[in-house]
Amino acid sequence: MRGKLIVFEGLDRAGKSTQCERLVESLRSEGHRVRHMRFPDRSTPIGQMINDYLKGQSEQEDHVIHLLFSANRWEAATSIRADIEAGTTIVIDRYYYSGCVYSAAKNNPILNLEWARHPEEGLPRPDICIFLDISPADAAKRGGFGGEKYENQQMQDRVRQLFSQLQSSSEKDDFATIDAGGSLDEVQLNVLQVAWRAIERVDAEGLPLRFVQPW
Ligand code: DGP
Repeated sequence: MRGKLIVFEGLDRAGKSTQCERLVESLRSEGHRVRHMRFPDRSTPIGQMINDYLKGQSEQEDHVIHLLFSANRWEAATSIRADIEAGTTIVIDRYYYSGCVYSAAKNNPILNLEWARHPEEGLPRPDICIFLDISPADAAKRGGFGGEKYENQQMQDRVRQLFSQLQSSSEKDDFATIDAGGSLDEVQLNVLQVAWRAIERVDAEGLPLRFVQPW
């Protein structure tokens, strides 16, 4: 059986990293082979350029940084595909949905959601995207915003709005929204149920790995 592609998305401080780790541990303890990834992957040369930008150490034109984020996913695409075909499940902290909404949230009139999605076409398509939903105000209560580029209230408000727009233009089965305001254990239980359902569906229907299609 092929591996599954499971993605976590949400605002900064929604709890993605913790829930990602917990899901990886649960799946491994059930005997799944699991690779844990996150984007941006700051360890590559492209990822280092992204890191400098996010930390305010360099400036990039909006389209340029957008394409760097996308290139950072494309540089991993072949290995994601190979692992899934070889039976390894991949759990990713942020993927191309963040790619679309964070760039479109800048309200640059020549970089809308549709433009932002184009470079992502052809990437391995998640079997499920688990969206951890939290209001920007509640996210900010979790220790305040950090110091990186997009961590401010105005940007997070727009990002949340765009996530919801993106979700309504995607196929119903692609997304599962989970209230991230509950306790870690409550959220984890919901995450596990969603992940199991997605895994069972792929296996039961023998679904092949799909790729991001044009809108
Ligand atoms: P993280 O390492 O998950 O905290 O992500 C760093 C920041 O970068 C976060 O504010 C979300 C944003 N981000 C993640 N992926 C993308 C992307 O593909 N494009 C843009 N513009 N921003 C992204």
